[in-house]
Parts: sequence; structure tokens; C-alpha cells
Amino acid sequence: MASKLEALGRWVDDVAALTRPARVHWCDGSDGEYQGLLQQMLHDGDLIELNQQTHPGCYLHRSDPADVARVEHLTFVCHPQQHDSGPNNHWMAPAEAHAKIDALFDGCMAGRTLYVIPYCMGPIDSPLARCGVEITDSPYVVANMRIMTRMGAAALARIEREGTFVKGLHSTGELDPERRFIMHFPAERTIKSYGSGYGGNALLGKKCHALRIASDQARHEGWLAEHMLIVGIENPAGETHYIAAAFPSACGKTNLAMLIPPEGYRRDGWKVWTVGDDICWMHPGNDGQLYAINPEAGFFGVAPGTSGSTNPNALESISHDTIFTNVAVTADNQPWWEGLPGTPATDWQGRPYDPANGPAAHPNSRFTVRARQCPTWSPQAEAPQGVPISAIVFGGRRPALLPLVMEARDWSHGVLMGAAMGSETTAAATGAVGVLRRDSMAMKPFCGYHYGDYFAHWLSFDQPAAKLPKIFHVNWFRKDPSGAFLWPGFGDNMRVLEWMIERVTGRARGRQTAIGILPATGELKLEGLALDQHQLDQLLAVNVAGWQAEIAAIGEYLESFTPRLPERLHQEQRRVAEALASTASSPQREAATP
Ligand code: GTP
Ligand code: SPV
Ligand code: MN
Repeated sequence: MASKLEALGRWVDDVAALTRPARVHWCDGSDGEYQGLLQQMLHDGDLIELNQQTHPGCYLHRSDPADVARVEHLTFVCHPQQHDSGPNNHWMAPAEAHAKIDALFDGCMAGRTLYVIPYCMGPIDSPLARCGVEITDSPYVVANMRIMTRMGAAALARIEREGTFVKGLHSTGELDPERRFIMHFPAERTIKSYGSGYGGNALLGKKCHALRIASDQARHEGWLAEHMLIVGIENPAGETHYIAAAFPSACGKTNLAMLIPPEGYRRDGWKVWTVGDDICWMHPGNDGQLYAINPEAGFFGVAPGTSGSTNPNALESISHDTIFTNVAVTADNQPWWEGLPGTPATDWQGRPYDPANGPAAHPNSRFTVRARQCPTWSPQAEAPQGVPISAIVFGGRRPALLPLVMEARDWSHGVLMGAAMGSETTAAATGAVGVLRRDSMAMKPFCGYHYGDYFAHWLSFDQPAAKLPKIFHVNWFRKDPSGAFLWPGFGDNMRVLEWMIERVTGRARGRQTAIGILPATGELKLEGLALDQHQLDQLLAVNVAGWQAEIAAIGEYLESFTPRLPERLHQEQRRVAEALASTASSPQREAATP
């Protein structure tokens, strides 16, 4: 199917000359091609067939045990000037980075097939969508890219028409962590990834293109590429508000995007529509609102914890035609992970299950599935113009201090809330789990340029004609002294979303505090919830001394981006600090708004 676009043909030839594959295959994205890949992987042992009676079209892939998550310490953003990558990224000079990784690519595809994957991030006819081409020697990557993106002939036709595309070169190499790099060259719109076959390291359309390269492109073109889910909340009157929410990896985006409202809400006619679960591209429309598309066509979701009680929509989505990675299996060959009923027979490494070896499924085990298999998949998810965003939500895993929900006073205060985000680390990246770190806008591992410039770009949307969404911060992860979660989370998060919509439409008044606007007494609907007054008080308390320490720590963190830290953000931080100081000196005036 080779391309009519000369630049693309030449690049493929150059890569083939470097990597020396046995054959070159241009992916057309057809069903026949996908079935052929599955058969070949079953034959080669890259895939294991799961129980086809209970899970038709489902397969298991076991990755190398040393290749199970993103590797942030081996991920580089190589702008020509180091200061453009910022302290938030690892950097190498582009020439050095190319030389280093090209040496690894030299001859690496000998005896293998080089696959050319043209793909489109976003609805194929959307002006907000952007295309790329990934070259890989991994059939597992091809199969996953077919699920996660609009891949094949239609994407190639768009690339030929537009003449531009992001170049991504990938090889699984030897899977040696000592010979592994994920490198980005934003100025060349190029990605090179070697030595990993896993998720965000290898499916280059996802984090590498749709976040690291796209965030840099968005900055120059006046839009935002964010690590956010997109969800539509339809009220009983049939009006739908769309909410975009940024939580760090494995902190609840897929779950919130597929939320099932509590019984009372369903009876009243509330509905939830899934538009995206991981990435959101937002552009200002002619009417001043922000319009969002989900650049992806599938979900690469966390398996552990996904169950009929937490996320029935995900469970139904993955009941057929799904690729599972690093999950356990039951005695009758069904996929299994912690949180599901039943018992595992074989763990994620293929060993007989033994609790002494740790969890049966890897904590970062995943499912890859087409988004349209989700029962709540929004008809608007394919809309070329995107959906208008009413609210932006930031949040993370904070066992203490951060309230269940708070609203920013205005856009700049909201940008401060996003910049100040912190969260406990998870298994989505290699390294220690459960350590609190700052993760501004959930983009710490994904922002393709200097965080100071990124904050300035966010602030730049505050224009006189703009009709910007309200900004909120949530925390589903508050714990009591025994270590149990204070808030039930999952479907009950709907109660918090409803309050946000009431704030957007002006029906809830809220309560002004030094840190932002919190729900006033009685504004959160809690019917049917086993939550006592003491728990609720804790969830909505403003601990002034604790916040004074937090805002000082935020100030120090922001300092690390000088001289590129926008002065306005600094001012916002000082305003909150001053409001806290005056609240501390007259505690009865908690209402002191900065
Ligand atoms: P990435 O795909 O890595 O970007 O993750 P994500 O943000 O989509 O996270 P996901 O929704 O997959 O949730 C990750 C883990 O958090 C799962 O184990 C969930 O069970 C758990 N989780 C999600 N939502 C909630 C919640 O509201 N409360 C609690 N306590 N846990 C939650
Ligand atoms: C994340 O880590 O945020 C993910 C999984 O969504 S990965 O595709 O590996 O980045
Ligand atoms: Mn993610």
C-alpha cells in the first residue's frame, strides 16, 4: 500500500536501511490484517488465547517482567536548548540523542517485519485531529495501535492530503533496561523509542505523540493537549454538561469517565456519557468556549480494581475482543485480577499462583479495548468539532488535607490549583509507589516543554472574549486514621459532579474560604450514603495550619521554575497565603476570600 507522499516513503526507506528488516508491511487497518496478526502472535507465543466461550476474541500478552510500566528516568525531551525542556524533563542534546539511539536501531530488525502504521489521533474528519506514522517491529504494538487509534488506509489518505505527520520509530530491541530510551524531538515532531514493548513506552500515538509532542505543538498553535478524561453529564431535562478532568496515572480517570450514577440519580433520569478516559485536546471555539476531542479510539485501562461494583461499564466493554496485558488467569482460562470474584490459577508471569510471590495480576496490568464497546460511549465522541467543556477538574491521591472538592475563584486561581497538584505515585511508572510528589496538571511525565512556559500558556487563555470553564480540585482519596478511604468514591463521585454543575449554572452558592469555594451545608446531595457528620466534616474541612504549610511548599515548588514562572501564578500563591494568614488570626472569619 506504500505511500504517494514522498517524504513518508523516503523516511521509511531510510529507517529500513538503518534497521535492515526482512520485510516491510504497510498497515491498512483492515479486520483481515488484525486477524492475521493475532494468528501470527498466537503461533509465536506472543499471545495466549483466553476462554473463548466466556471471552470471545480475548487474548493475553505477558510482557517481559522487567518491562511492565513507563520508564520516566529513560524518557527524554530533546529541545535544541536544554532550558526549553525545563527542570520537569530529562534532556539530551538532539544530536547526541539521535546518535545514541540510532546506534541501538542499527540492524535491530534483522529477520523481522517492519510495520508502517499510519494513524490519526482524533475523529478522522476532525480539524482538531492530528496524524502520525509509527514504524515498529512489534506485532503487539500494531494490534494495540489498531484498537487505540484510527489506523490504516483512511489515516494514510489524510496524511497524503495534509503532507505533515509526526514520525515515531519504535523497536522492542532486546528488552534490556540498560539499552532502553524513549526520546522526543519536539522541534522535529519526531519520537524514537527503543528497548520496551510496554504501553506508553511503545504505543507512540498515546503519551509520546498525543501528550509530549502535541503539548509543544499546542503551545505554538494556541490549544491544549492534556492528560484528562472527558465525560458528559446529562440531567433529567436532557441537558449535557461536559467535564474534563486531570488525575495522575492510575488515579481514577477511566473510572470517572465510565461512572454509573447512584440509584436515586438514575431513577431521576441522570445519565453519564463517556467521551475519553486519558487524553483531551482542547481548542478555543469561535464562541469563546473550549471544545474538546478525545484523540484516542480505545482504552488502555488499569485492570486491578476493575469490577462489577466499581466499574461495570468497563467490565462489560472488556467481555469480548480485548487484549489483556500481564493479568492472571483462572483455572478455566478466564482473565483475572485483584478485585474480581473467583481465584487465580496462574499469575501474570505464568507461574502457578502463590500469594508469597505478590499479587496475581501485575498492579499495572491493563486491558486494551475499542472505545465503542463501552455501553456509555457518547455519540458526541465522534463529533468533528468536539464537545464544549463546562468544567475542568484537577485531583490526585492525597490521604490528608485536600478537601473532597473545592472551586477556584477564577481562571488564574484555577491554574494555581492545577500547578500545585500533588499525588502519591502509583504502579503506572517504575519506581517507588505511594510517595507524594508534585504533578502539575497530571502532566509531570508528559509535558513536552518547560513547566514555567506551560503555566504561562494556560494563563494565556484568560482573554476578554473567552467563556472559560470553571476550575475545580477534587480528592477521592482522603483516609481516616485507620487508613480506610473516607469517601466511597466511584459512582458516588456523581454527587460531587452534580455540585460542580450547580455551580456552573449558578444554582449552588457555595462557601467562600481562603483556599477556594467549598460546598455550603446541605449543597452536596448525600441521600442513600452511609456517611456520618464527622466524616463529612473531615472531608470538607479547611485545616488552616496544614494549609499554611502546604501553600509554603507550593511556593517553594513554583520557585523551581524561575525565571520562567509567570508572575501571575506567584501572585496567586501569595494571595492564598495572605488569606490563610488572615483566617488564622480571626478563625471565625473563615469566609475571608482572597
Ligand atoms: P491511567 O490509565 O494510568 O492514566 O489511570 P486512570 O487515571 O485512568 O486510573 P483508573 O480509573 O484506572 O483507576 C486506577 C485505580 O484507582 C484503580 O485501581 C481504581 O480502582 C482506583 N480508583 C478509581 N476511582 C476511585 C475512587 O473514586 N475512589 C477510590 N478509592 N479508588 C478509585
Ligand atoms: C499512564 O501511565 O498514564 C497510562 C498508561 O495511561 S501508559 O499508556 O503506559 O502511559
Ligand atoms: Mn494515563
